[in-house]
Amino acid sequence: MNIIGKNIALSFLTKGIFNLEIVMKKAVFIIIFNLLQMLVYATPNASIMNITFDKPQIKRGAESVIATITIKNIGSTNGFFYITASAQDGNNAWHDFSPIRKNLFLSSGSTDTVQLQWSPGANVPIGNCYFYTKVFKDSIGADFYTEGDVSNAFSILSNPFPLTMGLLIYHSYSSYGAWDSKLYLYDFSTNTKKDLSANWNIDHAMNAHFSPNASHIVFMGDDAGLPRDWDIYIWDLNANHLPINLTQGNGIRDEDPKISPDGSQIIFKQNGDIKTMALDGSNITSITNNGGVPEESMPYFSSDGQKIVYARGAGASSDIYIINKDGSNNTALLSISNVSEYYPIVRNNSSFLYSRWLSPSIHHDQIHLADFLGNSTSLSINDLSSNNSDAYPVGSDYLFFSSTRAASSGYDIYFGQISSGAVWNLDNFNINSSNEELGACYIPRKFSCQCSP
Ligand SMILES: [Ca+2]
Ligand SMILES: [Ca+2]
Ligand SMILES: [Ca+2]
Ligand SMILES: [Ca+2]
Repeated sequence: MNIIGKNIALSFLTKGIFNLEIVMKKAVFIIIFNLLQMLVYATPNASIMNITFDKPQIKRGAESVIATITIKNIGSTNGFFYITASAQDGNNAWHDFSPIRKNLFLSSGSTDTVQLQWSPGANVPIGNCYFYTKVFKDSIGADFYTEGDVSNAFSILSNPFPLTMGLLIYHSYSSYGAWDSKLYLYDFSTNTKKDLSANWNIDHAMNAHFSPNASHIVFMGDDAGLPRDWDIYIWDLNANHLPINLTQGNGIRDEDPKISPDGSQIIFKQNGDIKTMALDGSNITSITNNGGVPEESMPYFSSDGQKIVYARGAGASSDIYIINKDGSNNTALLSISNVSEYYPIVRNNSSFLYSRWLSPSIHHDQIHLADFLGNSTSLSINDLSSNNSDAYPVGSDYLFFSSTRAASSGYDIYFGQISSGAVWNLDNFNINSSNEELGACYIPRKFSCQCSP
């Protein structure tokens, strides 16, 4: 082999080794790169699935709010997460929830919740708060996975909504003639709302009333579509079936149902008369029996179940009457000429709420508290320049009612305190809308409704 041949052979040899080195370096590089990639991706990773609060309104200096944050480990390995939360008040000041940093261990793919709490001091400004939460990778807060926020998360009040439990049922329609009323159930212990009538195939469901143990509601409505004649329905809150139409196919108007204090009977209006029937629709018995002249409406049992208060006549001629259950002793309780008096709801054995015009010339409805001797007082929760009606008592000092005082949203439901005149607008409860919200009925009971269908 000559020199040139040797050099060429050597060159091939070194090039081969060199090429091998490149290949090996490349392989090592790829292995290291892949390992690094695995290290980067084989970590926990967080996604915030949900943020809820135990109450929408907090009394500053007296109450706490608990935020429940649901976190999912969307990474490929198990790990710890470190969660912080804070609220920004109406003056843009920040307030930490406690604990300052709460840890949570999640296996890959699993979901769990943490709860953090804040007690707004007496100096926190009244108004809505913004909520912000962050899920950190480490206990010192150096790096984070994700963050979440809620605008208008809750509001700070000096006089917050008094109820923390119980069920409110009410209806909402665009207009009485639109046949689009829906029944809603609001649970104040969970702050959740259900459209009860969504799948009922009943048009214009309204004016619902709880049985004494909240096992049933009765309401008026009409089987979907024509003909329209109004019927009375009963629905078992704990049964998994549709409401039962108790007056189906009778071709006459059945309205204004209420359940008796012992839960055994329904009192209602049929073609302008007051009648009772059993919960299965049997045994219809007349209490008045003169047809539509005068028209008797809106019956409500006295607390002992032996008498009925109701509205007699319509419009300007409507008065409040009381009658024995056997139809005897039909007596005017409140009968101002040219003042509509209607919608009596018995509160206890000595008093009831009702609505009436302010005066013969001013037809703004006002809510009154009356006794069974005919004494009547306008409540200080009334707004003199709007309509206030559909009162429903809550204990001895509170009531739900509807009012048009917020001019842009028709009737809305409010909560009021009789002794102080305080009124709560329920803005944080997602109850009111641009529709007419009316017909409130409340029962102080925890939610047990399956509400399906
Ligand atoms: Ca009917
Ligand atoms: Ca009649
Ligand atoms: Ca009258
Ligand atoms: Ca409204």
